[in-house]
Amino acid sequence: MPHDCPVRLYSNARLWSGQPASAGMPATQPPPVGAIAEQAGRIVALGGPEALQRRFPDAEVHDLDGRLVTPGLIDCHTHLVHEGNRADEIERRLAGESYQDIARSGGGIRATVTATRAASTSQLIASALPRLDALLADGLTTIEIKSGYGLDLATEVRMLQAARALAAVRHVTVVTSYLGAHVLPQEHANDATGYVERVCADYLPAIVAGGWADAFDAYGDALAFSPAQIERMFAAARTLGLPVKLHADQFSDQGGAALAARHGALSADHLEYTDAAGVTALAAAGTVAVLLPGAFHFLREPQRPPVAALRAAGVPMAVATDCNPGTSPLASLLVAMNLAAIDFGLSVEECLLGVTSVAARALGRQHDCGTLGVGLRCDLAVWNVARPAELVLGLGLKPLHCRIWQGRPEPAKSTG
Ligand code: DI6
Ligand code: FE
Repeated sequence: MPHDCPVRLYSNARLWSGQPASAGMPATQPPPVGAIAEQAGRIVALGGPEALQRRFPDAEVHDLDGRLVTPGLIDCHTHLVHEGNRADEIERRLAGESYQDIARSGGGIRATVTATRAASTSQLIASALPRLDALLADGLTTIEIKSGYGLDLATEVRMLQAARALAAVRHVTVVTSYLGAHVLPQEHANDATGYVERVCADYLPAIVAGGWADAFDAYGDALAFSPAQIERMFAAARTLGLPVKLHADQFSDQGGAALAARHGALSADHLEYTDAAGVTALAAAGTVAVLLPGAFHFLREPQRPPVAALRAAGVPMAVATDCNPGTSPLASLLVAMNLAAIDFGLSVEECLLGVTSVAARALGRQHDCGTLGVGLRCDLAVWNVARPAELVLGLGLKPLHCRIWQGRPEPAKSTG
């Protein structure tokens, strides 16, 4: 680190570190007051305000007035980049049609594929920006963005390029996943084997060669890909050095959690129908369970993920928005946390860990972000509350004071 790089001191802040049982405090208590020293975008020291002021006498001091500071929030599962919206489908579901019936009649993921294929990179960036800004306004500093609405190589690459380009126009870290196995594209409707071979032999090598993706994702479902097809694509991805993750067991138990675990997946996501064997497999593999309460909510899903079993087995649980136009048009991690607490029964602390340190682990970035620790990125969310529980147990209250991304403060638009 350059010696002459200035130090910023974020002082007089109540620090919630993103570690389990943070300082042994219940989330309804304000954490103790402390300070964070930042240099060149990284946290260089944590401690008492006076001690750090003595250690860094020339630092630029930002007095946070006793506000709560958490690690910047991490959304580890989104489909932020896509074109068009499917409000019409949600209206049809309100009138009684099922998600599956709408998909079989030409709607669903394929409707968004048609719109996305017709969009340029700059159109994709422009339509994603309001969704990204909504997430930023709730304290986000890192986001995972999937492709999967192109399903031909050119459009998948365009989606991944658009996702990466968002990091050039906003202060945010973008992590990308190639969701080549979302559904069968129309042109391969009766040729699943041909499409899977294409993904393995052509698309994956091209995406890896271009460096466009940080992971490979697949959708395991009766309407999407079978376990055997996913096995084949996961093997190809891993041979190319790409970590894998899976949309698993959302509508039925397909053995998705165990499949993900067998491949050492970073995460298995959804899990509404995962059985006891799947939970055990996740625990043994150290695969993160990503809970997506927005999709559960919008689909009026009758079955909850096995939260008590995941907790008992010690499976780390992340919480994400699944921001997508069909099953989860949700662009707020604060709302996702509230739904995870109220509808899934997560504790306040589990919700907060789920959008910080556990979300970082779901992206393989736990050594870079997600906790307040020396050497990690200085990505922070500063809140106009003192108690962590207030971030989870309200809706629409807009508690963000400012975001700090790689050490740089950026005030929230509405509160200043
Ligand atoms: N994530 C997905 O990728 C699918 N469901 C989910 O929760 C499909 C999203 C869509 O309908 O566009
Ligand atoms: Fe998804």
